[in-house]
Amino acid sequence: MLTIYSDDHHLHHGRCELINGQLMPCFEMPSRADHVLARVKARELGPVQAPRDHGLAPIARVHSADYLAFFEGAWARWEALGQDGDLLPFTWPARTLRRVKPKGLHGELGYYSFDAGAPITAGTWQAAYSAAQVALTAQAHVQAGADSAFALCRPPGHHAASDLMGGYCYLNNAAIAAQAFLDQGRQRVAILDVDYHHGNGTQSIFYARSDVFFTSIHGDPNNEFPFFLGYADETGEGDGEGCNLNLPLPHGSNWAQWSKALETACSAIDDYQAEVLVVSLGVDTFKEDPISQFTLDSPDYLAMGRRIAALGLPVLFVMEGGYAVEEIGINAVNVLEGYETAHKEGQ
Ligand code: SP5
Ligand code: ZN
Repeated sequence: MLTIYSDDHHLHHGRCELINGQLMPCFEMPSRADHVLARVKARELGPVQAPRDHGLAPIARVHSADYLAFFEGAWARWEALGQDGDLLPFTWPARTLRRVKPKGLHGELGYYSFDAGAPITAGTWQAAYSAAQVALTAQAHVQAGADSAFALCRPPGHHAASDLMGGYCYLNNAAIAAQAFLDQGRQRVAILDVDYHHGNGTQSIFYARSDVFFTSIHGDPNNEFPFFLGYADETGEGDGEGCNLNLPLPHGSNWAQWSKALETACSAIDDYQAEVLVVSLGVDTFKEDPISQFTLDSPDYLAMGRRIAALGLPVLFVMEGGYAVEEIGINAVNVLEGYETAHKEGQ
């Protein structure tokens, strides 16, 4: 399997995030992608190539022009104010406040974000832009006929909505790739989000549409980030009714529970008759993950990949979360190797 990777992710290294009342060093750090890349090479998964630049147009198919302009220009405005720490939002237009767009930097940042988990640093725009290009380059490979490809994206994307950053995410790499498949002639794309957290951004982008089926297995939002989306009763709206399937699971869920949900997700993808699959590949379901509460073990990721292969669809894997830094490479590449093994047997 071909891996697409860019070193540009090193340009994004946030200092801290606010979690449970404490400012903590960011869990989403450059060494995450470095470990995955090292494992791809150690296991000889296949060639590793740099992304091609597809420009802003395919990103703007998913994100609003005003959001992109704000994100691209935010750091320069922060610097002009004489600041050099991370730019982090702290006020949002919650109930009873007005969803007005303030002119000043912090007001605008609150307007375009939903949590204090996505710091903007000097290189964040470039890193996120390159991650989207990584996804688009891997997508082009699958569109051109490859059975699969791996977009080793960082920063991750699935929490980012059309005009909102949050949850370590700025540009929704998986959604941008899914939209590219549609724009290149595919008519039915499925997105399977296996990250521990609900992919609220991806869900919201496609919620009212029938050309993308979104299904996600994740920590129950009653007790888990992102709290305000990801419930089982969210089934899509309008044309998208029936094209959204959330499978929340309680804290402590193990492979037996998780793999049952995967069966449900896979049979829904079968029923939808997708032409191509995008997997939002987070491995923060791992038992040692420092911010998550499922108990999957490393061999379970091989089984996950095998089950995905049994769908018999072309697959684009897009890297999302996973914060047990030492093991993220093993677990992510286990999914890819499980997929490859089963796919070769099935041919
Ligand atoms: C892409 C991705 O995986 N984003 C996840 C963002 C999660 N941000 C909130 C984390 C809250 C963690 N709470 C439990 C802390 C235990 N020490
Ligand atoms: Zn996650």
